[in-house]
Amino acid sequence: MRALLVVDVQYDFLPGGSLAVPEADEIIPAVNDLIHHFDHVVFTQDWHPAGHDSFASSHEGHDPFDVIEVDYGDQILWPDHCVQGTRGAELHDDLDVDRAELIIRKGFRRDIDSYSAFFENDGTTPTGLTGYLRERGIDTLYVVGLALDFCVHWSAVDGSEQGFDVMVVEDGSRPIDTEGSLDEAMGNMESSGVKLVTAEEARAVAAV
Ligand code: VGL
Ligand code: ZN
Repeated sequence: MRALLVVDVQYDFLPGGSLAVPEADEIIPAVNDLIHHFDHVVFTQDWHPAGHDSFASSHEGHDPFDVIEVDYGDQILWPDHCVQGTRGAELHDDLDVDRAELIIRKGFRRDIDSYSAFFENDGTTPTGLTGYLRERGIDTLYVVGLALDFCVHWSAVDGSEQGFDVMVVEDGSRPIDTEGSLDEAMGNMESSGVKLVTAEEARAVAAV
């Protein structure tokens, strides 16, 4: 059984947002089309408390995109984004969120960032998504959303490692592409067995 995973399509990641992903608005029609074609749809929502440790503003003397060392390894410092309850944290109004069977919120612990829909960045704190999908009998995931080289990438890699068949819909996603992050993401996804498909291919499969 297949599900569509719609990752972090929130205003702060769209043009005009605080961590805008270039051309992110271009994916909205394709994402919505897939939302309407899949029988099962799960969303994720980046959901940080104000003053989150992943924000550059929480670290004196640091700027956005600086990298610092934390307990669980390197942490890129981001502009403040997706703060709980703000407009920037809302899922894009044009998305048919009514079709969501589950919305996973992540990054709500002040001291851990969470890119993946499955595990926080310490690599061990689960979000519960694996159990949810297994109990529902879902074994195949099509992943769209933002950003291709961060939350889409880590969700896809972790999903694959959790035993799901994972397809990333390349034209349903856009990267931030900072310091080689896109090349690294593409390499990691390939070596984890994640496949790349087009929205058209995903739509054809969903209709079967
Ligand atoms: C994301 C950076 C920080 C993402 C979330 O959704 O890809 N990137 N928080
Ligand atoms: Zn975030």
